Amino acid sequence: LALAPVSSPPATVDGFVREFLVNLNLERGVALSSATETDKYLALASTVRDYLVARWLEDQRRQRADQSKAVCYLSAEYLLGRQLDNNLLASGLTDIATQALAACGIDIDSMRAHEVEPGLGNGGLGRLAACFIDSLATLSVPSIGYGIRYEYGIFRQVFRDGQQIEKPDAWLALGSPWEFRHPEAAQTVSFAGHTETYDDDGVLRSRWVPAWSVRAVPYNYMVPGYQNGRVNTLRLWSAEATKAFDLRTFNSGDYVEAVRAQTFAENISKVLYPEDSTPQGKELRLQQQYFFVAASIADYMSKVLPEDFDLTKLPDRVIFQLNDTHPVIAVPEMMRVLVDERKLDWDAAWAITQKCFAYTCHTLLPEALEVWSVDLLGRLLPRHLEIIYRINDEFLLAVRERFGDDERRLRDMSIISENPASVRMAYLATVAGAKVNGVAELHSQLLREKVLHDFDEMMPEKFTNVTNGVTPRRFMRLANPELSELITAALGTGWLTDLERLRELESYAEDADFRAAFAGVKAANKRRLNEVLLARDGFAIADDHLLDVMVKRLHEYKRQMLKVLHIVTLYERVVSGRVAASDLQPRTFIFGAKAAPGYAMAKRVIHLINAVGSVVNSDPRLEGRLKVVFPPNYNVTLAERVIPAADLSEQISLAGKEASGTGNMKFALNGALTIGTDDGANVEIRELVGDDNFFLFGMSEPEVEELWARGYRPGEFAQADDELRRALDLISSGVFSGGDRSTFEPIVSNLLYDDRFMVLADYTSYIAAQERVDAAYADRDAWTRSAILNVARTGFFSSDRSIRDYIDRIWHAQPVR
Ligand code: 26Q
Repeated sequence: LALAPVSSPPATVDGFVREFLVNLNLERGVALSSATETDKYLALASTVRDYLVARWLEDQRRQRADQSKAVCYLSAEYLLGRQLDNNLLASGLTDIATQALAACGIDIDSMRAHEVEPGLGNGGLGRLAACFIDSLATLSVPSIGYGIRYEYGIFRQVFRDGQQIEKPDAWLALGSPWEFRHPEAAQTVSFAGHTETYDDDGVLRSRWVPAWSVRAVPYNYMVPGYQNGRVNTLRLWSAEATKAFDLRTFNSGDYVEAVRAQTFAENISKVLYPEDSTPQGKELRLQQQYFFVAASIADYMSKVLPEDFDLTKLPDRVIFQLNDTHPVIAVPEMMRVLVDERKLDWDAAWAITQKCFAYTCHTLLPEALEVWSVDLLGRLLPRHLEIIYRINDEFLLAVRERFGDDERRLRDMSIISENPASVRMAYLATVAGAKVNGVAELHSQLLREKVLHDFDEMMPEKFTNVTNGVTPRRFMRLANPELSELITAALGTGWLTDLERLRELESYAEDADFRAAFAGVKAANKRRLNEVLLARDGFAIADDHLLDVMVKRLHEYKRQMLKVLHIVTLYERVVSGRVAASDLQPRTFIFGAKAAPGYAMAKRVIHLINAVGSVVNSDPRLEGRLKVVFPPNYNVTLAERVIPAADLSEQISLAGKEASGTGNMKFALNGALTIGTDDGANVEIRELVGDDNFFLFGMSEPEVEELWARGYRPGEFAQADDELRRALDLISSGVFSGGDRSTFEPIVSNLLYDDRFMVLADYTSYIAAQERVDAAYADRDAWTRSAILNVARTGFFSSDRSIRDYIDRIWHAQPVR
């Protein structure tokens, strides 16, 4: 009897009430009458958890027993968003929980609002990982997500005088009801020291003698599939001091040093690095990467694989998917485990390793490609550096064999670059991986033609594309319940896990009643947005405005400045008297963006947006027709309200710079029209929705290249466009900075004299496209028709489709059941 697996509580309102009260009384130790909001939230979360646990345990057992191939997704980031609503939806308990709580006198919306989202990621890459584990569970693919349980996630952004201030994100402060700590499954992860060779029964072997180690303690999170009874695992590692380390230092009598050592260990998983490009080669960051990757491989090998498993069969059992280069140190780690610990010979180990890894690249910016100095790597991971050198030696031999003594090629393809000596992690991943993929068609093509061109010439079969996707559970069903209902009323159920079925909405675009209902949903979503804006920031947006939204990390290549120049142009037209305010299409511009704390130009742009907002919003000459709002701390929770309310989606990066974008997909799927460049997945969105339902502007990627080659002089574009000059002059004049001409001068001179991302070159085309937007919005019914067609034609962007593509093109794993 003691061995019988737990069973779920009865899925009834009474059953839920009972379980909730048991959790409140026994786990929180409080009565309902005296429970705080936090008590109630935590008890509710535990209750939802309880319903999922039986399936979870069963799926874990099966994963160990099963012969089927598993996917280990290695990612330094998972930007999960709130869990409660997602887990209610997945378990089919939303209605029961709502009624059960009501019976206890609790409004479930207040419980939803109480949750602090785990922001364990920077942006697109981290959110993609979260969408992928949702789809893996929904498709019943045996898989584990491995990552880091940062004690502090992405910083909380506040504005002081319009400028960004970073505050710590203490997401664990209220307790973390969705996680299970498993100290008994801890792994030891070692660092530094030296390597030596030794005689192992007549075989000369290398081994690593590390100097110190930490304990990696796993915290498991349930990842429930959408109403399919499957529950996968997300395993996030937390760093703690090892017992051995403690003992040694405590016994030496240096108590204070021992406690300090503990803190030192815990530092490794303390905080998420908030830079999402131009990574600095910080030692702690490398420690984080190796820490989670070594723990994950050891966990998989010891806990998931059966004992005395024939390692040559490893590629039939597992694929490790590398989410960008952040986990690439897993490659030499696997080699170390196979060669040094499991005593395989090098060639056998390499053959296995090359089949067990695949690499996803998420960038095209050269400065975003990760490199580690040989010096740092050698100090922190001496054995891994040796292994990397050997991988490189053998790879360069293969290059020579294929291309002869082509010194240019050998230099450019080397995993180790010189001056300063460093390891190119993207090259290591490409050499080691069975497959390399980009994240949108254009991106994958440019990877092959540019960033990894030499590798493509040598091993073209490795390269493939998997266009990104987003989970419709969170970004449609949860974020846009009213549109979901309208769709279900039209199509019946089933579309949420078969999103291409949205195509059937195409004919509804011609139905006036449906269009009216659709427009009604958009209006309701603006009210839903206002609820949270009023609560968190104390302001609301007008419901008769076109809602124009640009939400994403702040980066020069994403060109928030182009959007600013548009707003300043509209403002300047009115204040100069060239345009009557009454002739403006009323618009509210919403920005959401965090800047990396050390990225001075990005922070200055944030300051400028806020400054333009305060001038524009209070100038009576505009008669309230233009509003600029910038709610601080854009995150997943806010995204879920903003995106469904939007009319216009701004996707305006310089062509060839945005690998894919995923916000662009979320907006289109929720019926916003896109104004965008031919970049990333915008290309595919436009192909699907059609030119009539997309506002294209700007240079294409080849045109960008051509202009660079000709010699780009941004000043010439300012000379050629009167309104552009006026907008720049207005910013320079100090009107947005209380007369101080120096505040935003660096932005203007950067645009005029450098402008790496060609903002000025695309300005004229952008303004013209915005006029087309205004004209289109004037015919509201036609706009709604286009919006419906956007929804109907973007089912392709479900992350379920992305995962199926990974299965077919890369993993060759099978869904079970
Ligand atoms: C690396 C080393 C050291 C410190 C930080 C980093 C780091 C962290 C995060 C580097 C990059 C990132 C995140 C990158 C990212 O989010 N890229 C985006 O990925 C999306 C999903 O594929 C794409 O849609 C976006 O186009 C891409 O910019």
